[in-house]
Amino acid sequence: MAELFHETGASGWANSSAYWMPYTARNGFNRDPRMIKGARGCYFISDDDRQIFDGLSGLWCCGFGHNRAEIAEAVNRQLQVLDYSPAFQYGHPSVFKLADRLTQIAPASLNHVFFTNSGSESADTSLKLARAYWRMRGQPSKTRYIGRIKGYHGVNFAGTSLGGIGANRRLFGHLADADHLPHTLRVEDAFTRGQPQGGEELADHLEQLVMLHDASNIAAVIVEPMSGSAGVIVPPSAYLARLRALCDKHDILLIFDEVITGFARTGGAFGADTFGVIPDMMNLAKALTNGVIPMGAVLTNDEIYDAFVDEQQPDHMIGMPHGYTYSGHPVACAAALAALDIFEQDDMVGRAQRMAPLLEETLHQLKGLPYITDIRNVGMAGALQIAPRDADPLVRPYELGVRCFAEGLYVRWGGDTLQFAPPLTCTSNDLERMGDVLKKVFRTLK
Ligand code: PXG
Repeated sequence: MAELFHETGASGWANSSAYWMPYTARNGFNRDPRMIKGARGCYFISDDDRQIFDGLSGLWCCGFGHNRAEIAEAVNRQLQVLDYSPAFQYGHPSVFKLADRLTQIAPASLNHVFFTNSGSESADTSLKLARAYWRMRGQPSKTRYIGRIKGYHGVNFAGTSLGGIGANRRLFGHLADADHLPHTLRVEDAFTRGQPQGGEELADHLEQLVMLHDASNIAAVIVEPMSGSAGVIVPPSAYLARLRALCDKHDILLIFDEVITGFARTGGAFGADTFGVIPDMMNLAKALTNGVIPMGAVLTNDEIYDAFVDEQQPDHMIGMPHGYTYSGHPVACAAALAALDIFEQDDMVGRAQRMAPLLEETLHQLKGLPYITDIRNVGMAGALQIAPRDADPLVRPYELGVRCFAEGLYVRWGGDTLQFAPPLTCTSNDLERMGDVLKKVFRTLK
């Protein structure tokens, strides 16, 4: 069977239902399969040998470009030395080295790293740590979590509960003790370049949730510094600082989900740097290994770490009963260390800052084309918001995304938006070409 598919190419594969595709509209895919067989630099190679510009760095993860030889070599070397090492009760050199290097580039107070395998596991881990922290501190009633409408924290129980994109939640019911802040997308900010102003009042909504639930029952607030999956919703300038102040006032932990915003996507090393607010915990994944090997991480401050790791504890006692078989997997560590070398040696922060104005111009020059109701951007991330057709907000973004692929551009469609996060290594020519494709597909859209 496999051989038959191999011979029949993309359409043969696509009609097999053996593979249950994640987050995929299967009928549309079957009708028009989008198969990728290779990648190099900022481009994918399609099944029919076309060069496709990677307008979203894979799924926001391959920011340093594809098939980096340095990462491939590091992975290969590691595989020949230590393919796996037990994560519990034993250590290996790469995982200590990686944690050390991550804490060096992270905001100053985030000194400890708990490794996971994905952004979804980072969400679960940080939220479990928050509850356990309050229990260790003698406040066991602090169990409730606050997320934000339009937020995305992956698809495990915690992320599904704390996320705020309705379509991701509707089949699953209530999975955790969660409530939500309002989102930060304001109609009056439409077509703002970079960060809109103000926004304290949006954070102030936390006061109402505290009034409702009481701070003695709230463990943590989790937000993306910039909402990625909901279509690059950039925080207004005063919003995150106000949220930080209110969390401090009410003794609530603040978790930044930096799975997308980490590693220079928004222009600073992390969203915390770009927006100047430091959380108590920071979730990472995706670009941590440049997307090459699955890996995630939760960084915490001393206060949280010290609640679990105490010199007075007897030798056999485990402070935090949590971890994954593949936490700090040696091969993922090798990929991450090589990706960090690239991040530093190729000055990805500087690169993102230099390219950001070009991406901003590429997207904002589209203002006035039919059906574009908002254009948003920060750093090397951006989104176009698209008007619904016949009250269906999803159909035009889908059609646009499919047509872009046919024209040599991979973009992400999600909800009523098209999303952009090209590799930080892209050139002005790449972005110009992306702009030309977008103009072409919008001009012929119904
Ligand atoms: N947090 C955030 C902020 C994310 O963006 C996750 C957690 C979950 O990560 P994992 O590794 O478990 O998938 C994510 C993932 C998109 C898109 O097109 C975004 C994600 C994944 C797939 C597509 O916006 N984000």
